[in-house]
Amino acid sequence: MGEGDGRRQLRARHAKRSGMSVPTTDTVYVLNGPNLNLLGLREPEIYGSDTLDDIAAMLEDRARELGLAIDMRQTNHEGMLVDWLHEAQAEGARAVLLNPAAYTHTSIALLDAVKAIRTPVIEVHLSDPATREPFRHQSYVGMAAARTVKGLGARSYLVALDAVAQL
Ligand code: CA2
Repeated sequence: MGEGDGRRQLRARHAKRSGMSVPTTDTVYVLNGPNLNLLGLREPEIYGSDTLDDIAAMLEDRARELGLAIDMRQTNHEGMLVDWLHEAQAEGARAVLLNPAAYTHTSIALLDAVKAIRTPVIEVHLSDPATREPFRHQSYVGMAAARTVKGLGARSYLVALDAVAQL
Protein backbone atom coordinates (compact mmCIF):
# COMPACT_ATOMS: atom_id res chain seq x y z
CA MET A 1 0.00 0.00 0.00
CA GLY A 2 1.41 3.43 -0.90
CA GLU A 3 1.79 6.25 1.61
CA GLY A 4 -1.04 8.16 -0.11
CA ASP A 5 -3.48 5.30 0.49
CA GLY A 6 -2.47 5.06 4.15
CA ARG A 7 -2.96 8.77 4.77
CA ARG A 8 -6.32 8.69 2.99
CA GLN A 9 -7.54 5.77 5.09
CA LEU A 10 -6.39 7.45 8.32
CA ARG A 11 -8.22 10.66 7.38
CA ALA A 12 -11.38 8.70 6.52
CA ARG A 13 -11.17 6.68 9.76
CA HIS A 14 -10.65 9.82 11.83
CA ALA A 15 -13.57 11.55 10.15
CA LYS A 16 -15.81 8.55 10.78
CA ARG A 17 -14.75 8.18 14.46
CA SER A 18 -15.31 11.84 15.23
CA GLY A 19 -18.68 11.86 13.46
CA MET A 20 -17.34 14.28 10.85
CA SER A 21 -18.00 13.86 7.18
CA VAL A 22 -15.17 14.38 4.70
CA PRO A 23 -15.68 17.75 2.95
CA THR A 24 -17.14 17.38 -0.54
CA THR A 25 -14.84 18.37 -3.41
CA ASP A 26 -15.63 19.28 -7.04
CA THR A 27 -14.17 16.02 -8.33
CA VAL A 28 -16.35 13.45 -10.04
CA TYR A 29 -14.88 9.96 -10.26
CA VAL A 30 -15.63 8.24 -13.59
CA LEU A 31 -15.04 4.51 -13.10
CA ASN A 32 -15.06 2.06 -15.99
CA GLY A 33 -15.07 -1.72 -15.80
CA PRO A 34 -13.74 -4.62 -17.80
CA ASN A 35 -12.94 -4.45 -21.51
CA LEU A 36 -13.86 -0.78 -21.79
CA ASN A 37 -10.16 -0.14 -22.55
CA LEU A 38 -11.03 -1.64 -25.98
CA LEU A 39 -13.71 0.94 -26.67
CA GLY A 40 -13.54 2.38 -30.18
CA LEU A 41 -11.39 -0.51 -31.37
CA ARG A 42 -14.01 -3.32 -31.56
CA GLU A 43 -17.82 -3.60 -31.89
CA PRO A 44 -18.39 0.06 -32.92
CA GLU A 45 -21.91 -0.94 -34.05
CA ILE A 46 -22.82 -1.52 -30.39
CA TYR A 47 -20.58 0.85 -28.44
CA GLY A 48 -19.70 3.59 -30.98
CA SER A 49 -16.30 4.63 -32.29
CA ASP A 50 -15.18 6.96 -29.47
CA THR A 51 -12.34 5.65 -27.32
CA LEU A 52 -12.31 6.00 -23.55
CA ASP A 53 -9.73 8.80 -23.98
CA ASP A 54 -12.14 10.60 -26.36
CA ILE A 55 -14.88 10.32 -23.72
CA ALA A 56 -12.50 11.59 -21.01
CA ALA A 57 -11.70 14.65 -23.16
CA MET A 58 -15.42 15.38 -23.73
CA LEU A 59 -16.12 14.99 -20.01
CA GLU A 60 -13.23 17.27 -19.06
CA ASP A 61 -14.56 20.04 -21.34
CA ARG A 62 -18.08 19.71 -19.95
CA ALA A 63 -16.81 19.46 -16.36
CA ARG A 64 -14.90 22.73 -16.78
CA GLU A 65 -18.13 24.44 -17.89
CA LEU A 66 -19.91 23.03 -14.84
CA GLY A 67 -17.13 23.98 -12.40
CA LEU A 68 -16.33 20.32 -11.80
CA ALA A 69 -13.25 18.13 -12.32
CA ILE A 70 -13.03 14.59 -13.63
CA ASP A 71 -10.97 11.66 -12.38
CA MET A 72 -11.40 9.02 -15.11
CA ARG A 73 -10.22 5.43 -14.56
CA GLN A 74 -10.61 1.97 -16.09
CA THR A 75 -9.87 -1.47 -14.67
CA ASN A 76 -10.54 -5.07 -15.61
CA HIS A 77 -10.72 -6.07 -11.92
CA GLU A 78 -13.88 -6.13 -9.79
CA GLY A 79 -12.10 -5.51 -6.45
CA MET A 80 -10.37 -2.46 -7.88
CA LEU A 81 -13.79 -0.93 -8.64
CA VAL A 82 -14.82 -1.65 -5.02
CA ASP A 83 -11.62 0.04 -3.73
CA TRP A 84 -12.18 3.07 -5.97
CA LEU A 85 -15.78 3.45 -4.74
CA HIS A 86 -14.50 3.49 -1.13
CA GLU A 87 -11.80 5.97 -2.16
CA ALA A 88 -14.39 8.24 -3.79
CA GLN A 89 -16.12 8.57 -0.43
CA ALA A 90 -12.87 8.93 1.56
CA GLU A 91 -11.72 11.69 -0.78
CA GLY A 92 -15.06 13.52 -0.67
CA ALA A 93 -15.82 13.08 -4.37
CA ARG A 94 -18.93 14.97 -5.49
CA ALA A 95 -20.29 11.87 -7.21
CA VAL A 96 -19.27 8.76 -9.11
CA LEU A 97 -20.20 7.92 -12.70
CA LEU A 98 -19.89 4.14 -12.84
CA ASN A 99 -19.95 1.97 -15.95
CA PRO A 100 -19.39 -1.44 -14.36
CA ALA A 101 -19.52 -3.11 -17.82
CA ALA A 102 -20.20 -6.87 -17.45
CA TYR A 103 -19.99 -6.63 -13.62
CA THR A 104 -23.28 -4.71 -13.84
CA HIS A 105 -25.03 -8.04 -14.28
CA THR A 106 -23.07 -10.18 -11.82
CA SER A 107 -21.58 -8.19 -8.97
CA ILE A 108 -23.20 -8.15 -5.55
CA ALA A 109 -19.84 -6.81 -4.28
CA LEU A 110 -20.37 -3.67 -6.37
CA LEU A 111 -24.00 -3.39 -5.24
CA ASP A 112 -22.84 -3.58 -1.61
CA ALA A 113 -20.10 -0.99 -2.23
CA VAL A 114 -22.56 1.45 -3.84
CA LYS A 115 -24.89 0.95 -0.86
CA ALA A 116 -22.02 1.33 1.62
CA ILE A 117 -20.93 4.80 0.54
CA ARG A 118 -22.83 8.06 0.88
CA THR A 119 -21.32 9.45 -2.35
CA PRO A 120 -24.03 9.41 -5.04
CA VAL A 121 -23.37 6.92 -7.82
CA ILE A 122 -24.83 7.29 -11.30
CA GLU A 123 -24.83 4.10 -13.37
CA VAL A 124 -23.78 4.71 -16.98
CA HIS A 125 -24.02 2.50 -20.07
CA LEU A 126 -23.18 3.20 -23.69
CA SER A 127 -25.73 0.67 -24.95
CA ASP A 128 -29.14 -0.08 -23.47
CA PRO A 129 -28.64 -3.48 -21.81
CA ALA A 130 -32.44 -3.90 -21.46
CA THR A 131 -32.76 -4.23 -25.26
CA ARG A 132 -29.94 -6.78 -25.54
CA GLU A 133 -29.50 -10.41 -24.45
CA PRO A 134 -31.63 -11.47 -21.43
CA PHE A 135 -28.53 -11.94 -19.24
CA ARG A 136 -27.92 -8.19 -19.51
CA HIS A 137 -31.40 -7.27 -18.25
CA GLN A 138 -30.50 -7.58 -14.55
CA SER A 139 -28.43 -4.73 -13.05
CA TYR A 140 -27.25 -5.17 -9.45
CA VAL A 141 -25.59 -1.74 -9.43
CA GLY A 142 -28.84 -0.21 -10.69
CA MET A 143 -30.58 -1.39 -7.49
CA ALA A 144 -28.58 1.16 -5.47
CA ALA A 145 -27.57 3.81 -8.02
CA ALA A 146 -29.08 7.30 -7.68
CA ARG A 147 -29.81 7.24 -11.43
CA THR A 148 -29.07 5.25 -14.56
CA VAL A 149 -28.22 6.81 -17.94
CA LYS A 150 -27.98 4.34 -20.83
CA GLY A 151 -28.31 3.82 -24.55
CA LEU A 152 -26.91 7.16 -25.71
CA GLY A 153 -23.40 6.03 -26.65
CA ALA A 154 -20.67 8.36 -25.38
CA ARG A 155 -23.37 10.95 -24.66
CA SER A 156 -24.60 8.78 -21.75
CA TYR A 157 -21.52 9.95 -19.80
CA LEU A 158 -22.22 13.63 -20.61
CA VAL A 159 -25.88 13.36 -19.61
CA ALA A 160 -24.80 11.65 -16.37
CA LEU A 161 -22.34 14.48 -15.65
CA ASP A 162 -25.07 17.07 -16.22
CA ALA A 163 -27.21 15.10 -13.75
CA VAL A 164 -24.42 15.39 -11.13
CA ALA A 165 -24.59 19.17 -11.41
CA GLN A 166 -28.30 18.91 -10.51
CA LEU A 167 -27.90 16.56 -7.51
O1 CA2 B 1 -23.28 -0.56 -22.71
C1 CA2 B 1 -22.43 -0.56 -21.81
O2 CA2 B 1 -21.83 0.45 -21.47
C2 CA2 B 1 -22.06 -1.88 -21.11
O3 CA2 B 1 -21.78 -1.58 -19.75
C3 CA2 B 1 -20.83 -2.38 -21.82
C4 CA2 B 1 -20.39 -3.75 -21.31
C5 CA2 B 1 -21.54 -4.74 -21.31
O4 CA2 B 1 -21.12 -5.96 -20.72
C6 CA2 B 1 -22.74 -4.21 -20.57
O5 CA2 B 1 -23.79 -5.15 -20.69
C7 CA2 B 1 -23.19 -2.88 -21.14
C8 CA2 B 1 -19.28 -4.30 -22.20
C9 CA2 B 1 -18.06 -3.46 -22.24
C10 CA2 B 1 -17.10 -4.09 -23.18
O6 CA2 B 1 -16.56 -3.09 -23.99
C11 CA2 B 1 -16.07 -3.45 -25.21
C12 CA2 B 1 -15.64 -2.41 -25.99
C13 CA2 B 1 -15.17 -2.68 -27.24
C14 CA2 B 1 -15.09 -3.98 -27.71
C15 CA2 B 1 -15.51 -5.01 -26.91
C16 CA2 B 1 -16.00 -4.74 -25.65
